[in-house]
Amino acid sequence: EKSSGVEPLDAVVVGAGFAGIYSLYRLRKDGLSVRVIEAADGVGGVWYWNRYPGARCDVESVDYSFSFDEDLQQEWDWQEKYATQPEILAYMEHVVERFDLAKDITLSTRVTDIVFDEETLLWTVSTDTGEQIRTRFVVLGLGPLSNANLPNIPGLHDFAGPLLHTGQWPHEPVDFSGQKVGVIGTGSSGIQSIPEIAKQAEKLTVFQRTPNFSVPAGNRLLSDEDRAAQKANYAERRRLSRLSGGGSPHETHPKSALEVSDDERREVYEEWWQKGGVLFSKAFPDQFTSLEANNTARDFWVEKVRAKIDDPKIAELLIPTNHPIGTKRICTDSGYFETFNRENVELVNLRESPIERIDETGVVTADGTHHDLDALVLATGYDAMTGSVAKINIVGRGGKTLNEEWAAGARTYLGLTIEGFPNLFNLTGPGSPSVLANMVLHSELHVDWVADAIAELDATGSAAIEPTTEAVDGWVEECRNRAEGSLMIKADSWYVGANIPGRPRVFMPFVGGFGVYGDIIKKVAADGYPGFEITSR
Ligand code: NA7
Repeated sequence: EKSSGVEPLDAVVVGAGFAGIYSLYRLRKDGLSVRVIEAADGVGGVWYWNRYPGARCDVESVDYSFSFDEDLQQEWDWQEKYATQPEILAYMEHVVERFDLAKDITLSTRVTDIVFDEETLLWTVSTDTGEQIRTRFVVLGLGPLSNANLPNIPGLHDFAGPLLHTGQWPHEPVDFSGQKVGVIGTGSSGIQSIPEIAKQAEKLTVFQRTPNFSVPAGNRLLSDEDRAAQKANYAERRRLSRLSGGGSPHETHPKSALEVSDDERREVYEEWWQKGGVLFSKAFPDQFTSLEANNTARDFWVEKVRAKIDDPKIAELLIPTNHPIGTKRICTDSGYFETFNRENVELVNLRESPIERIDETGVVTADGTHHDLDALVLATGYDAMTGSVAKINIVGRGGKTLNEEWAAGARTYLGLTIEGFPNLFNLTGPGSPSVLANMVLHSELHVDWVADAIAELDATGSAAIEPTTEAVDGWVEECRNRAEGSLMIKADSWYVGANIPGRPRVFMPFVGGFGVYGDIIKKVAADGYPGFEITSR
């Protein structure tokens, strides 16, 4: 072992996305020795990889940014209301440089194993470059939407042209000019990239299995006045965001969608439509609990979208019928539905005629049609929430692996800690509201909780923290009860792992809201960590 004789580190952080970057900043500030290990050749996490045309965030740039440093938020100038991938990546690189973080980040290195030693209470983190690092704490910042899902379609790898997954996009811009391009998948990534690819390609064929709800982003350039107003009001924006359901400063209408008059309901929906994107699913408080209320939003949406599409037959195919609006993450677009009015765009309905196979020159559907393609884009999503964690061999107490522990579905306490895996913290994963919230503020919430817990252990001469069986059972139950009270459980979404064949169907996120969740985990800390077993040194 290379590191024998070397003092163990205080913490190893896996991943240099938003969660990993802030983990390093905060833990180092607390005086700990920290190293971040990142598989990519640069920092940024999903914003390093998702370079597909049209990639941008569906949370406003002013909100989707770190709040931990007032000077940072006052100095940085966002260019657009919804930042593009290059702008977000530039921001993250700026943060790394500004706080001198790079010296503790090891790039181009993949963590392969994380193994606990019950005698020393230390973890050994092994990498694909042959390093073994001993550490007291492990912080997983792997991202809930980072492990690309390649569909299991016969012949996929026989395709002779470029085969591109949106979440593993090449660095060199891809030029589709003069090409016949296929896109499989109509989730957020498909809906963002399809309008851009259609503008460039000679012909675009969209393979749609399930239509999705999407609302215009209403993106625009920010003016100096916009920025000044945002910055002057930053403290209040952040305060409201931390109280809110989704981590941005918006509150629903106070009344039920069913209590107000038709006119008032229309006005409210119009106002939230104008706010843009995902917020449309949050206009009324009961949109996620009452199907009747949800249907009023759906009706408004259908009317708006039908008006954008020239061919009524195409419109019928693009309107979702099998899930309530918002129960799969609502998509945010810039001209998605209008794209199907273009002459060079064809919509293939996979429900009617599924993909049978892929060959060297294209996609063959069940009706016998060969769709000729020069390039194929897979906007097929992710093995969400547990996929990236599952790729690492994580071995806890008693030689039990995390994959064994989670075989029937992820089990956590507070969406952060796992029984049998002391001193290991899984950020923004199952049991937390991460994927339903502003991921940047959510990362800060998690990292601050972890850093406070470590500080508490050190201050009290303690060596390890691990949740009890009862606490984990209780949290799993709490998450299940909350999900069952919500319409979200009704959709075959990646929230329940429905997109990955063979996955146990378990609703993974905490649906009680970002503000409520923050209060719960902060109270556990303030009350002296009930639900945890703390081992003294
Ligand atoms: P999503 O939302 O999981 O979308 C993936 C899409 O790919 C979806 O339309 C799937 O259809 C489709 N898909 C997946 N596998 C196949 C196969 N085998 N054949 C045909 N179609 C397939 O991923 P995104 O990357 O768009 O977005 C992920 C999140 O990232 C997003 O919510 C944001 O929060 C950020 P299906 O619906 O399963 O029928």
